[in-house]
Amino acid sequence: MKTLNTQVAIVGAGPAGLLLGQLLARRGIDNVIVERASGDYVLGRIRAGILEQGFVELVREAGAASRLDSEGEVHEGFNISVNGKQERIDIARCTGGSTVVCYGQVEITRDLMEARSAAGFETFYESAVTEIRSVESNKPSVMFQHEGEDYELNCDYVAGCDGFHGIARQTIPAEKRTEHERTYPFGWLGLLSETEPVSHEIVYCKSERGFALASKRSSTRSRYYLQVPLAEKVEDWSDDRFWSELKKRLPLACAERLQMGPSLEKSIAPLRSFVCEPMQYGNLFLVGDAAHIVPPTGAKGLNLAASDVATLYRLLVRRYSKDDAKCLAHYSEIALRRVWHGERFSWWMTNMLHQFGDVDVQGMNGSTLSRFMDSELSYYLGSEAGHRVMAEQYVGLPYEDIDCALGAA
Ligand code: RFL
Ligand code: PHB
Repeated sequence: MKTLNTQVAIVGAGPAGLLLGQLLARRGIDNVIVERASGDYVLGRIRAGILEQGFVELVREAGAASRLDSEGEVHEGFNISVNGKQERIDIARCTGGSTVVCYGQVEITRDLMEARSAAGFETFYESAVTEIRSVESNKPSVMFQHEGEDYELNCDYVAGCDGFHGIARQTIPAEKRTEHERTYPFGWLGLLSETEPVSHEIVYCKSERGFALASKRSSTRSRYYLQVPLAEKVEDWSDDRFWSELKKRLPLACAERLQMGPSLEKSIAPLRSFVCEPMQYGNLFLVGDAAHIVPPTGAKGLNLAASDVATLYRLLVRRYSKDDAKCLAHYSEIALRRVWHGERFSWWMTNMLHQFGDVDVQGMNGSTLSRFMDSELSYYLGSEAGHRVMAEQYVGLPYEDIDCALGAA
């Protein structure tokens, strides 16, 4: 058994773990990341594309934003199409100048990986954490295997950045946590292709055939999604079938511009709303998807992971610079306030834009829910105040000031 020591042990090298590690490194707080998969595998997961301003600023603070700043596309609006009629939400005008940035999660992950290796901080890839020990004590440890050898990583704190299926959340005894969950009777089938996008800005499409999303990664790379029944298998979706269904759900002007090409990636993701409360136990802190999941309709998952990182990072800096260990007790309550806003927004957008068919949902028949949601969507799209409500949440609610939050606690 090899023994290592650090201040903060980070489980998982997804965007949350890498961003936290890099921010702490810049403030001289030692940390080690342990990741189950290989670096290439992590980079192969095509996921988020839309970043809030708070996220972008955090990546700048981590010293990893040079490519994001030069290659990320600033979007001042997004579109919602309802049965072919398209409405633009001018997020910059509605919010006094806030915008979002279109830049893939894969690229951010790559930038953070490079920044970490340049800083010389340790990451163990292909090393699954098998146990997180003694988090109720001042000497927690993280157990893992690397290249056939057993390791014990001793630390002051453990950051569980290991996603929804990780080990960190399970380390909190079941009777000490409450899990809130809502599943949806459909998933998103995503396709990435080297084709010119149908629109400069993202288009969320509600149609009688189901929801579709037209997004992008660059001016030559498109990312599209289709709402599909949960039972659907990706093998049943040839590229031709995907393109033909997408064309039927897009507004006419987009459908006419649609360029079809071979898929570079195609996968189905189930949709889920999930929150674990509290997000901490002893000296273990849950960050990002390890603590909460949102359906992707509001583009909030990665952005909520970033706001958790911001909160934990600022508390850890205060802990070490002011020798204030007590402040960490407030991590969960501060993080959860923003998480629940993101959960509500994502759930609301999902309800308004998808078709629920005939299954019972939220205590009513899906077609009844659809009527309520059609009315809700047309009300919000038809009013300036409605546009502002959507825009304000799409660009992301402000991060709490930690000193104020602690002062009020
Ligand atoms: P991740 O990315 O899942 O990383 C967790 C890492 O932990 C590792 N791990 C372990 N390592 C060591 N030992 C163990 N025992 C371990 N168990 C697990 C895993 O291998 C993995 O590398 O979580 P993180 O860092 O919290 O990041 C969260 C984001 O990935 C996620 O919220 C977003 O991708 C969600 N999301 C979107 N978010 C946005 O903000 N904007 C978007 O536009 C957006 N679009 C999306 C999305 C997610 C999607 N899917 C596939 C669910 C679109 C889609 C289709
Ligand atoms: C994406 O580009 O992958 C994307 C964009 C917006 C969303 C979800 C996913 O709401």
